[in-house]
Amino acid sequence: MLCRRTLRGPAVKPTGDSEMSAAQRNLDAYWMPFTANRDFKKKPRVISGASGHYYTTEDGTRLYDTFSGLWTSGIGHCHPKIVEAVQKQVATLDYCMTFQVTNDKAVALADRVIGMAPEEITQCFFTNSGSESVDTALKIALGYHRARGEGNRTRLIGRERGYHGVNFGGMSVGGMVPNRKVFSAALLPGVDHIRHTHDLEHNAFTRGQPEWGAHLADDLERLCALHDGSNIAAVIVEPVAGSTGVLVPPVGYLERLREICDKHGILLIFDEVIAAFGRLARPFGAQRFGVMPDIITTAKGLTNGVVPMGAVLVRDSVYDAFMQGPENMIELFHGYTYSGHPVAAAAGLAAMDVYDEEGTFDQSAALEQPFEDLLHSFAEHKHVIDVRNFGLMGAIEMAPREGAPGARGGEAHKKCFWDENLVVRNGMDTLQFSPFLNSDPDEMQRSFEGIRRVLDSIE
Ligand code: PXG
Ligand code: PLP
Repeated sequence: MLCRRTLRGPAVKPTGDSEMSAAQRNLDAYWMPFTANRDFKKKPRVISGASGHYYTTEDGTRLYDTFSGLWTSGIGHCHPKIVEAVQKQVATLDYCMTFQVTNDKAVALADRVIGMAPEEITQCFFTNSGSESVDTALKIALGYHRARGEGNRTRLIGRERGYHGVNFGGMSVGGMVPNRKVFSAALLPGVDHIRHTHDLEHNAFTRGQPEWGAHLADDLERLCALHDGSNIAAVIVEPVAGSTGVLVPPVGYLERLREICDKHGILLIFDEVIAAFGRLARPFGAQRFGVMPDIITTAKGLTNGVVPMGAVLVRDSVYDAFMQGPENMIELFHGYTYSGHPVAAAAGLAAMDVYDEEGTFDQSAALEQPFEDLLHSFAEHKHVIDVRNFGLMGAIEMAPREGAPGARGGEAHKKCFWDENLVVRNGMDTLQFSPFLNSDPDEMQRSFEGIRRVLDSIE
């Protein structure tokens, strides 16, 4: 079969030469994720290096990263401890399957992560991403009920405006409309959603958790009445919704969800792909909120984003339910080629060392107040309709431009990059912030000064 590239001739043939500069490089072959490809390729923003809190471009420009990667890199880029651990591991044991044999680093990391988790959480299953963690957690939930003779519990409940990755399971329980729209026919059956907690009328410009809205958790009772609670396997929520614009749970909301799950025998899954490993000043969001889920999904901060890796952390009672059949039989038919990859696990172990040695979670706690104050200094800005924050997660929501939703946010992102040497993240007209857990407060302040100049300059 002739491919388009051949038909179009060598002018657009990728050279494969990684030493070329962005200006020379042909971007045609590169289909970018979650990006407006044609718009991007008109004026590409290509990063080629990083150190600490800064990225560098090929022409040597330094850019301050206001998003710590993609919520990933809390202790900064190219942390020397992680670099060293990865370099050593890749030259010692590059790969080893973890089906029927395993590697020392995966074993050590599981033990380390469980040591930081709430007491009842005793098991760690490795994946390669947040999306895989979510699909793994949903499968564990279904397997758990079936193992206990409650195979009728097949329904999965997510929440509007939830983000649980892009695989079929996570997309189905997720509540981000553009992610679901095109794939609507192939979403999992038997999934329903509780309403989200975002309400500007009651909660605009709240610092931390809103006082209003615990009752929104009662929407789960509505679904239990509709489907019968005995048919529901699990409810999955992000403790603080991240990707859809930092939606903070009202005081008492998560507690109420837990109560309703207990009442109906439903597993509660906290998707902590963003929340875990210090973003909320604790190893896990569950500890910050004092609410115990049955399953926690993680990724991102597990390795500080250095090597892709995720993990699903499971309560002892859930694991025990699987451990009932003949001992020589596989209890959970599930796993990835790269589950527990030794290089990823080595990065994870080094990240955990840094979190301990540098007191990362305490650093994160100390930054909460200055971060909150900087964010809320935008409350009076002409474009801003809400500011919200919890832990080191924050958002500034701007009003959409008449007839052009997302345009203002997109323009702010580009202007920050080109005019202020700042990498900022926008979801439509909401700017999201994920500062480094070990940010320098002065640098953080300067970054917000740049953002203010940009917001002042756009229509
Ligand atoms: N669950 C949650 C809560 C997430 O935040 C995923 C699952 C999926 O993880 P992977 O590793 O498969 O991407 C995520 C990922 C944003 C943004 O702009 C956030 C994510 C992904 C893309 C964009 O906030 N989080
Ligand atoms: N497709 C094929 C043909 C495979 O052989 C495998 C794994 O062996 C997969 C997909 C799944 O890949 P992974 O385990 O990396 O998720």
